[in-house]
Amino acid sequence: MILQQASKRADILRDSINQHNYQYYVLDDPDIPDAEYDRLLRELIDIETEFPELIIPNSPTQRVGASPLSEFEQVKHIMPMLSLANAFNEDEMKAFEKRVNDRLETESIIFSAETKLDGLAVSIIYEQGVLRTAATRGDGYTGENVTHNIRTISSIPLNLIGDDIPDLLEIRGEVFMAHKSFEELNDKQRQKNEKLFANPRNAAAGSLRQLDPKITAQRALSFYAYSIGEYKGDVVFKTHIETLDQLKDWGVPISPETKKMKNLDACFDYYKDIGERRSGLAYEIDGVVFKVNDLMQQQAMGFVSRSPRWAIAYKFPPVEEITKILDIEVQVGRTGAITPVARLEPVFVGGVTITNATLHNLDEIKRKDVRVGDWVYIRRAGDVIPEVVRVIVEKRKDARRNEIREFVMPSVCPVCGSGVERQEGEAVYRCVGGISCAAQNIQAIIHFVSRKAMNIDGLGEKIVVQLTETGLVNSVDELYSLSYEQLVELERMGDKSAKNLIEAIETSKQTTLERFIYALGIREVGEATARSLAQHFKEFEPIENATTEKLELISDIGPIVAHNIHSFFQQKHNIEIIVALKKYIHWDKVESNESSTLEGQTFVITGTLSSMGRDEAKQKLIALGGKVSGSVSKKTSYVVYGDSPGSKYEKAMQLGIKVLTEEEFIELIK
Ligand code: 5U1
Repeated sequence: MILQQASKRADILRDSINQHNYQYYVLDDPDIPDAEYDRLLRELIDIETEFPELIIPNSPTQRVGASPLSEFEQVKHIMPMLSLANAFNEDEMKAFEKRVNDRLETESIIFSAETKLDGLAVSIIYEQGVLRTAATRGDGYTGENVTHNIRTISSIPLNLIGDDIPDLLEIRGEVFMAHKSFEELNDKQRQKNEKLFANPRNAAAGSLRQLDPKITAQRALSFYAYSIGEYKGDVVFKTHIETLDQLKDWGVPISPETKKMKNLDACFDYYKDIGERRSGLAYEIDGVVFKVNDLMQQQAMGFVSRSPRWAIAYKFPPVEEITKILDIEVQVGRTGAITPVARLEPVFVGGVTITNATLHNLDEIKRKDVRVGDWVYIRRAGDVIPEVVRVIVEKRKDARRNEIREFVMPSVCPVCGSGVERQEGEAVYRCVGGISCAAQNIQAIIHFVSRKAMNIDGLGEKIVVQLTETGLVNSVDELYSLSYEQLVELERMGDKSAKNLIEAIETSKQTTLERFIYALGIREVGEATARSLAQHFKEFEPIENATTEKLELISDIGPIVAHNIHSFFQQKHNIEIIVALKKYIHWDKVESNESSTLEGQTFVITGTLSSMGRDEAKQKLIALGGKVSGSVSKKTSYVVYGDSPGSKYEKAMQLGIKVLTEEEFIELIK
């Protein structure tokens, strides 16, 4: 491709990627599959790699370009970033409405309503539609320049799109972390034995206040705009909602819960509705915000101290509460993991009475120094299992003698009496009883029938417990010999439920190989790994017989998971159950997913390959969805080495990156 053609194509790709971003992040309505989006981005990267002179700072490929800062620069806000006055009950809301009516000498006001996100406020400035700078709120007058990090947030446009782009636009809004991303981040922190973030707000703040944008880029941050600051443009805004709608048209995400309220009663209904849906929202909110919708009226009302008179945050009751730990017991999970659980003096948190909170594992208990008899803060975030946030150590001095006691991990399983052990490098203790342990067996059956596994509808925990306690089902294969007559005899099982259950069991017999593998409940084999195994081996028998070396050739399988799979198939009782299951269960032929089997994997090739040239190897990897890079970094998935490998091989060894011989490489791409 010549430069001129490349330049044209790069422009088309950038526009198209920006448009797809808008569909995805702003309209929440993706218009192309992820793989197609990745293909466009990859094509643009390739062009920019070949013609570096075509790279522009706001290309979608340049989100993580900046190198780490040594410190944050201070930024003075041209217009101060205000805070909101709060209301905690209906009377305070009524008083707010009265103040508004009195000042504006009216009797009815239209309000806007939005959710109040629990993140951190930022200001983002666009000049001629191009993102120039971004700063944290700081003390409202001076914040920190976080432009390099804001650029890494995929939902924030680097260029505004649409018509009438203003000369200058300052957007204000909240950067936050969705619950799912927060949990994933803390899981990673836990695996690395690093400090956990106390809540999504701290995680968002900690992620945005990073000197190295590469770290921020790895943290899934989101953003919703809630107002504008400085503005020079042709579009004239009359109301707050019109302003937000225009931001949306320019490609800026706003809360999907934004609504117009015709009076205070509508505001109360909105508060109640959001409160009821709060635990199901993807992100943490701590209230809702009402603003006078008419901007002229806002202006007429002005400010008091540092808050506008025209807006109020109606807060929800806190989701953190204080209570006492009555006892610490343990629960045995499907894989034998023994999880300590705090039994609490019942406490009302965020609309629900909580009596238990997870303590995760012994390390967590020690780190937080949680003891029986302690007073603690309990948090309930969305529908996540409640957890102990921290101990109020000062209260220990008020305890009765011997009331405060340290937790001791039991040396035998409280359910089956088998031994309890902790494997090297693992935080959890496990019961070694396997499915001879009733607790593990019940959990294994629950997992086997679950939606993403064999999908046997109508087989909840209570029925599974009954089935095992009555001896009707001792292992999962025995589900398939249950009869209607046996089921209908169970407590609270009606004629229709029994018939439906028999039918669901029957339907589950025809499944897919990946579901079947997932259903077996091999430790650390989730849906994605089950899918990779099915895709790679296509049949069940080669998986059963695979060596750990063979298993490790699969992209997302490391030595631990390979060991887990291998040793699962070495257990006699597992094989017996599989043999029994195979009499009933059939799966469809595995469809090949050739083009994306190496999706997300980055390869580096070093040395001379005997069976093909480097270019050929590169083409093969790309055709399978992989990426090929010229240098080894932590992000490299594999280094393929041939004869006389260079320093890249050594670097891979230093970084602990998987290296593949030519033979292993051929096996992988086969
Ligand atoms: N949703 C929303 N959050 N929030 C926070 N709107 C909103 N408005 C704010 C703040 C600090 O300030 C206004 C004064 C623009």
